[in-house]
Amino acid sequence: MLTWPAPQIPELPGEGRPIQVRDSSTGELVVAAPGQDARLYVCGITPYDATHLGHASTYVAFDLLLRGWIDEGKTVRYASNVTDVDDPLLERAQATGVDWQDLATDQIALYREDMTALGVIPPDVYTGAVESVPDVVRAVEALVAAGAAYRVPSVDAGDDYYADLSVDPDFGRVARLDAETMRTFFGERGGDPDRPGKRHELDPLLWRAARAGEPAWDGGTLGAGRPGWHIECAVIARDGLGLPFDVQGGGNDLRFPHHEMSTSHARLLDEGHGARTHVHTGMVGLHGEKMSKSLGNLVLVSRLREQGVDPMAVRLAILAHHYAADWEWTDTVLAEAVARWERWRAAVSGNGGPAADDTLAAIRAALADDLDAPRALRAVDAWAELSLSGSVPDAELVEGAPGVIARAVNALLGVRL
Ligand code: 5CA
Ligand code: ZN
Repeated sequence: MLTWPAPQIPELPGEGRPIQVRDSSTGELVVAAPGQDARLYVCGITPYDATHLGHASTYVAFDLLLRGWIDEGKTVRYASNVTDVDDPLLERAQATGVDWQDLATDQIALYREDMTALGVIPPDVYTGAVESVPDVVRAVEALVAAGAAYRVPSVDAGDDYYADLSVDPDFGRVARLDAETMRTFFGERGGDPDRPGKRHELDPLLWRAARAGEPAWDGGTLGAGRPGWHIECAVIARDGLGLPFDVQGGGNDLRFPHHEMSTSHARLLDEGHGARTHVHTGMVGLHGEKMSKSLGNLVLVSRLREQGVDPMAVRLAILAHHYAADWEWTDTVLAEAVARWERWRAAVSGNGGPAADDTLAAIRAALADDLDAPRALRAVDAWAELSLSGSVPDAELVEGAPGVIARAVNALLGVRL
């Protein structure tokens, strides 16, 4: 699948620090990538109602991680997917009388434009669910052969295939939830706990047999059908990054069941290996509720762009919140970001300015400490205030310092001034 143009990342003086993130499985701070290679998988969009501020916030968060790794001098590999066939997409296409493929194509194009405007680093490996079908089929066949998957006959079609969670002793270690919460989330988030014939109510769908009116692909020994959601990400991450990889990311609505299940599938496909660390972002809300396609309470990045809002101000509005926190999008949040962006631009416009070294070190330290963007923003605010105040004696102004700040803000925070 085509990605989008990569932003230019300026060189910076000095060296980055090892980036630590909070592993949402354990609550511990851990070094995000202990080796020289740093490998990230972030769950991509299901292409409708793209790109709302919740999506943008999640992708900007992981973009900071990539920027931190690049600053550390790591060899970075980033993979992501597009869930370009799944129930919610098909349901939306049906409800609006649009061909599901046209809907997906248009929304992926819009998403690419939004990511380009926001200066988000594109994935090195970008794979659609449809593109991954042959690999998913082989993976499900392998799970069947290993006794980790089974058939469930359907009344209206051929056999569906489900993962047998009982063969995975580590199931549950990603989200660490009690049985009742798991069942509730599974039912609310795309699962089918009441499907007759399953061995366990939480067993997730791997392959759905072709139904009348639904798209289907050749499934080899599985019969025609389409992939389940979690196996799609397990296979795309495995093939794009190899197993194990460093960080699996997404919004915290994906912790369970999606990341629990996809990690379980990956482990069973590759001798116990999955993602080393799970990182989850908080939810962006609007008017007191999670911004979501199902509620329709959306602020779209493209709509803001149409209204003339600079995407860098949108990016600053996102960065003013720690990635792990839930937060609300409001007009005030946007107005404050626009004001900050203008202040920063004014502050870097001169040739000489207050010394930049401590500010650069403070930005790096903030990012290394669980991607603390709000703290990094405060460090730049302090420098900008000093620069604009005119209180630094001429003899102490450093030539080129505003340029260092502008490059640091661009390279580390992705904000072009
Ligand atoms: N295609 C699947 C993942 S494989 C999916 O969840 N797609 S999505 O379009 O619904 O969401 C894309 C990403 O945005 C996910 O990481 C999701 O957790 C995140 N996301 C969705 N809504 C919000 C929100 N309100 N705030 C923050 N992140 C959100
Ligand atoms: Zn996913």
